[in-house]
Amino acid sequence: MAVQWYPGHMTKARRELADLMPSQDVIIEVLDARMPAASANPFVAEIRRDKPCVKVLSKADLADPEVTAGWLAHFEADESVLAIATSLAIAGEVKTRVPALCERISRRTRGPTKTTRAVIVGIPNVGKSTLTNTLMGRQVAAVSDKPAVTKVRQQVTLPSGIALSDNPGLLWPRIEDNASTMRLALGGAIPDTALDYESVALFGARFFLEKYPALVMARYKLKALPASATELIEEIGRRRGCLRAGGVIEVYKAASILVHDFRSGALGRISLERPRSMT
Ligand SMILES: Nc1nc2c(ncn2[C@@H]2O[C@H](COP(=O)(O)OP(=O)(O)OP(=O)(O)O)[C@@H](O)[C@H]2O)c(=O)[nH]1
Ligand SMILES: [Mg+2]
Repeated sequence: MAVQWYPGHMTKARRELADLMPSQDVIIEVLDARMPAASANPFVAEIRRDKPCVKVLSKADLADPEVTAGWLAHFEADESVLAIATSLAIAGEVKTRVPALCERISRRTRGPTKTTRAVIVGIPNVGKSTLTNTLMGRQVAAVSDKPAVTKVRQQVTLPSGIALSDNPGLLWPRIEDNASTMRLALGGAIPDTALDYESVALFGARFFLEKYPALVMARYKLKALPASATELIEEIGRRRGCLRAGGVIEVYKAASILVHDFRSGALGRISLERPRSMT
């Protein structure tokens, strides 16, 4: 499944970000804790080079905590990176720790002089505006569970004095057909209208059955583990009454239940990928 979804504002945002980069002291790269590799935009690495970077692993409340700890260690092996796992539940801690990390990492290269300038970047729907609001301690940026809500850059000054900008989410002009696309789609970075729901759900079902069978059994109250991804989706359809006349299972509906149970955390805390040291 190759995805072609590249709204016009992203082209402009990409150019603006590249122009902005030389004046910035720190990049705050927001990654999805459930898929820190798939959610890393190669364009960010390209424009960042070795500029100090704070990697914020958002939505850690939805990810497997052990795997998230592995990712933090993985990222911090890089001298120019500090990493933190965040979630809405620990907003108070995030509000003080993220600015402190920005100051710490930028001073390594800059000395403790003028205002620190930081830029928040990341893929759509990963939680950049949520982070901006948390850091500000009030709602300054619009937040939604749909991707591509922020369309223009927004500049704010944090209570700590850091000059910060929230930016539109960026994806690649063309996302090739691979596991990363499936992960991004499963997590909600690509609008549901731009993808083949059923293949995304099948990808998820296969992964959940293999890596998190106990969570699948518990969520759908199964006595035995389904033998395949297709069987799991059919079983969800039967149990949740996704049936057409004649008892035919509405696969699309059952697929959407599985995807939404993953996105909301109802299925449990799941990480879709692990750092190399943990595989
Ligand atoms: N469970 C959970 N949900 C979160 C967290 N952070 C953000 N979200 C949710 O993720 C969705 C997207 O958040 P936004 O802050 O709008 O994401 P964004 O990166 O600004 O998205 P764009 O502006 O579209 O690029 C919203 O529904 C948030 O409530 C978190 O730590 N945990
Ligand atoms: Mg936003």
